[in-house]
Amino acid sequence: QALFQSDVGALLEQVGTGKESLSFMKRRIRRLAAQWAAAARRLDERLRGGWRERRRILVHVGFLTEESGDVFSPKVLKGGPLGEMVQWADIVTALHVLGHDLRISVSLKELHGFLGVPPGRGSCPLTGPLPFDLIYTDYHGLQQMKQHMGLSLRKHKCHIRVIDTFGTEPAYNHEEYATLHGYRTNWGYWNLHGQQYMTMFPHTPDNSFMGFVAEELNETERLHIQRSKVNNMAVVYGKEANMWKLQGKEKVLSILHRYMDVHGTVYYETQRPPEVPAFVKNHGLLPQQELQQLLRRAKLFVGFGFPYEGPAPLEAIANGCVFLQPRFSPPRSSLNHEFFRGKPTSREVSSQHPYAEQNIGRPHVITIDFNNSEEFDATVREIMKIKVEPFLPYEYTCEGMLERLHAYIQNQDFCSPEEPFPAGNWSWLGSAAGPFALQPNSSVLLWASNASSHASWPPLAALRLLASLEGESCVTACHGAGLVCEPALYRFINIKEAFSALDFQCEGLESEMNHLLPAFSAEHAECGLQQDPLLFSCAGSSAKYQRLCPCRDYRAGQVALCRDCL
Ligand code: U2F
Repeated sequence: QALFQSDVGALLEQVGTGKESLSFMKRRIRRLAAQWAAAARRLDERLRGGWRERRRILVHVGFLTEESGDVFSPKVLKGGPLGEMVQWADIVTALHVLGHDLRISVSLKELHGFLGVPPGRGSCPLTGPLPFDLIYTDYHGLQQMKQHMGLSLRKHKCHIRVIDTFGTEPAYNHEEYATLHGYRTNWGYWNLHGQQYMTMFPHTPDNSFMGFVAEELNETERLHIQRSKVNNMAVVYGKEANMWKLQGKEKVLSILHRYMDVHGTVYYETQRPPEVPAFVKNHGLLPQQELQQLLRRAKLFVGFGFPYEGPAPLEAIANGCVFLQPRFSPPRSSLNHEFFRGKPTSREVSSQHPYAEQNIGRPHVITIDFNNSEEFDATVREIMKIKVEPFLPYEYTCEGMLERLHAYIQNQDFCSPEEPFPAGNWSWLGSAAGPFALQPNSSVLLWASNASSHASWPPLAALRLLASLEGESCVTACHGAGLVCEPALYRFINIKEAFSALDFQCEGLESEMNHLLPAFSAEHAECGLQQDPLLFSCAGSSAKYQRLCPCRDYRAGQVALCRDCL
């Protein structure tokens, strides 16, 4: 039985010493300890009586190992990426607080020790049983495990979870398919289950959403913020000078400066970086705690387009700032933009922070064309006038992260063989009118009449079958109906009955390896089933196909979980 534990002393010892990145993580763990403890009490209360299995968990942070070059640690105090460190600090804290039996490794030596591989015989396969139920690692760690566990990795890989900032879509993950269809990238094609990849934001339902947390405010702090907000104070997002290199930056900054005092937290050694104009009050890179204090006074947090999809905008919004950011038109992706090139996703990034844009929005987040000076000018003036409350989506609170991780640990299972769902066990409940129907004919509720569905998580009862429009992905089709695509439920709709339930008349029925299937192709009235479950994918669209989409509901503020998922 896993018991909640709120004392982080033992965790701090486990995190170790000797690197700036580890010190950063420990400072964060200490600073947020009380917030985690309060969240644990609340969740414990809510889950009262429920049995939680205590798991043996290994966390191997590959990108921090010397063997992978550890490029991040030396940059911790120089404005380099901290987002990953924030996330790993929160992951180990959440696992610890949930009461699991945790080991943390940041070197190959420790990895070998924990896996029981004798030193010096690193490439020998692990022969005995895996001494862990779950291994959280990253792409670097995965590569290291492949090198040092050899063949046995294949045997044990269902226990692995890969922390993957921007996400990996099934088409890129499937080795044979990626090779044949041009989806191979340097990150690899590991043939994992798509939901074994865990992202920093809920980028794509094909992966699991891991996330991180931001600071929460108590009532006193809220009141204090209300009183101390300075309407004409702006902080520019970007701790490295090269993040200030936005094209047309001078214009934008001069408009901003016309109305507001502009602050920055840009790292510098001795002199002001030339990218940062003299009128900017540069505080230098601040410790996280001091950044929070600065954000509490500021009214506006303004992004110049980079870094993409980091934690800082959530922190700003949580401290009552408006986040103003540039829209990307056309959207940036691995197909058209250097930063995303070679990343295993086709996802289109519509602004500096699409999560903030789409999941939070006005009044907390305003996304505009930064090349339009009039619009920028008017928006800054508007921001100075509006009153905005601090806001943090539940999924980014400690309780939200604990709840989600708890649900994954207790329910996600990639080790048991998945029975293909037997056709013929379906009975009609007819067209489900109501909130799920996009178009009257394309929404039906299918219901399994036998018990073989009980093992499913999310539960089969959450399934709503929809057909996408031609050229539309299942991500979009489900979203349009106020639902979310759920890849774990694909196996239930990869049957011929699903086509007739949607009124598709199949002239032919083929089974193929294609990440867009199951789908209906109108041209020849062809119905296509998916041959390989690893290719079930919510992402992806083609003008040729109307895709079959397994949608489900989700909890307010917790998109990763369906209403009956806990
Ligand atoms: C993202 O990485 P970054 O580290 O660049 O993301 P940010 O949003 O800038 O912030 C990370 C943390 O840095 C902290 C702040 C955030 O939690 O509290 N910080 C600070 O301590 N002192 C300061 O003066 C300013 C900020 C993203 F997270 C990565 O996954 C990407 O690789 C990267 C590139 O897109 O962007």
